[in-house]
Amino acid sequence: MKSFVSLGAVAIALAFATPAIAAAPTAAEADAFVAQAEQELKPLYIQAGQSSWINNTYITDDTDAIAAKFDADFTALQVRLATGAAKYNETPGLSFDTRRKLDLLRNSITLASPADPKLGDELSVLKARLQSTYGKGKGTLNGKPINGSDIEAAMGKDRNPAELSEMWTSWHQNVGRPMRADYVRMVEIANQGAKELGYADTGAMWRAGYDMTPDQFAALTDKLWAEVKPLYDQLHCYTRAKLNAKYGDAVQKKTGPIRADLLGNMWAQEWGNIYDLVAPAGAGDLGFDTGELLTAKGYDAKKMVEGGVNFYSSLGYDKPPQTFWDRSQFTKPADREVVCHASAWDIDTVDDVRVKMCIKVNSDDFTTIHHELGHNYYQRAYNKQPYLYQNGANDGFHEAIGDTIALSITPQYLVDIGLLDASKVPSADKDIGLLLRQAMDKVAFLPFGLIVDKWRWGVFSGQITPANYNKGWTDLRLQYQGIVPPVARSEADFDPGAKFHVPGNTPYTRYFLARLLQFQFYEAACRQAGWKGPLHRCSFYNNKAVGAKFHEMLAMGQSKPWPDALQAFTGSREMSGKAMLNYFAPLSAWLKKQNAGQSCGWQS
Ligand code: X8Z
Ligand code: ZN
Repeated sequence: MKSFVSLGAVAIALAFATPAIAAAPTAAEADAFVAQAEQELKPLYIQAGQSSWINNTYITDDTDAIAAKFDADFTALQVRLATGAAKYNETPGLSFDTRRKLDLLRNSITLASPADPKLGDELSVLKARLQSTYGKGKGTLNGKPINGSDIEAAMGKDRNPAELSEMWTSWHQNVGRPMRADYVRMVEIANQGAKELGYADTGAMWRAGYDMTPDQFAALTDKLWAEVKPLYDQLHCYTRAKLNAKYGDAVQKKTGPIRADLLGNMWAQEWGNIYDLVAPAGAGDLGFDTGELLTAKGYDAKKMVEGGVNFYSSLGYDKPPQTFWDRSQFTKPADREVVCHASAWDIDTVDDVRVKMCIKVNSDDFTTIHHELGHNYYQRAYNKQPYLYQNGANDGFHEAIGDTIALSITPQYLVDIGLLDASKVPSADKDIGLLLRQAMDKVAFLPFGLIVDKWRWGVFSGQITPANYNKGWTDLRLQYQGIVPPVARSEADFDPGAKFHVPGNTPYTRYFLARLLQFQFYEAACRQAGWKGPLHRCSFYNNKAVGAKFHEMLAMGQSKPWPDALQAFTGSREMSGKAMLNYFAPLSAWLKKQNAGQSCGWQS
């Protein structure tokens, strides 16, 4: 496989070896090419963003077509420039920035269109249709249609196994299944595009964006997973026992995998919604529920966003411009189809940042608001960088910023902002409960964060063929998460399509990285703040010094390899699970005690 990193040394060696290289383009030509590329990309990026925004917030056949058209134009330009960039692979004497930007031109495309414009157009139409199919998707509850954001919330609250199974099954049937043929075709075209750019396949292209080779990156994710897997296994074992106690053997056996629809989330990716079922006896009642506090204080969607903004302001960050408030979508419009899955946008590469959500007044969405705002603050922090550097140090950083802030939503912070009465702050004997509540979201997510792309990497490489799409998915869910679907599956199903990021073509390993990185950032922030208590009680709300140092890392954007950015804030150059394990250390010891005598694990 071709490596796109450190080509400089190879180029110099070749320059000495073969006189023909003298005809290779010069470093000055490379500088000019990169400058021209940045100029050309920006207006088409803006057009594609505007049309995609309209499509996402008003799904019709027409907006699908318009979004597809501008996406095709932008992607064609990206591919033309990526191809052009390869011509400078052997140019000696490139500056650091030009070398880096040439690499970024090659590896920042999600789905590359082939040179044949007909295929490029077809690819963009497929992409728009897949995403809109997801946006319009509905499941059923008691036979009645229920939309995506409502079914997500209902899966969190419902404790009736028959209803949970109905919601899970109908969603996978109505949303995933119809996408299969489009997805197969999309993979074919996108792989052709990736190969034309010199990559083995689209998955290898995705793995090329981490300042190391694709193979090194795959190995790094496996290494990180091995670090945290023992903690996941403990949580799985403990949760399974509690579900068995609640539902009985007929619904959830004492051994083996967990039934996927019982975990409080459509994809069994975060389990915090069933905290009430797993809370430690006696000490489990935390005495408050963030969603209830928000409701009691009369919060609506906008006020929740203002609450999030207030945190960032307390770190010393500029408030979002008025256009943020005017142009964002906070709630689901009643009169049209939209993509409800939360996202953050940077329309003009300067100040026109927005979030798009269908906010409900609950704890999940309060956290998600902080997550999305993290993207917007990152975008504004790096808006003085040149176009090609306007991105996260790697995509895991982009996903980790807002989550780092959200880790600071401690009970004491809720008191500070007037949501919780000071007398209600849980005492130290509730620490295990607080940690368990957090682990149900943070730790439970880890294997899911890994398998979405393990599946796609397999699909793109051809290791998982269309004849095995669903089996490949179900097998990974069993192997890594230890979960099984509530009903039998077949190859008529396309369960991966029932998860937003698959039809949305958003690479997913970023969220796995972010789960670990956010604890590294948080631990560093709390150290900088001089926090002395248990780590999970630390909030760096109002800490301008921490805010300023964090901002320095954000402002770097993608201008340096990510280890430099990580070092700037944490002092370390390695992504690692250690900070997360540190945070959960007391819980880990406690879980081991609870699980003593159980036969943990499952056969896959
Ligand atoms: O998709 C998201 C964000 C938008 S970037 C809401 N997340 C992943 C998901 O929902 O599956 C955040 C956590 C993981
Ligand atoms: Zn995000």
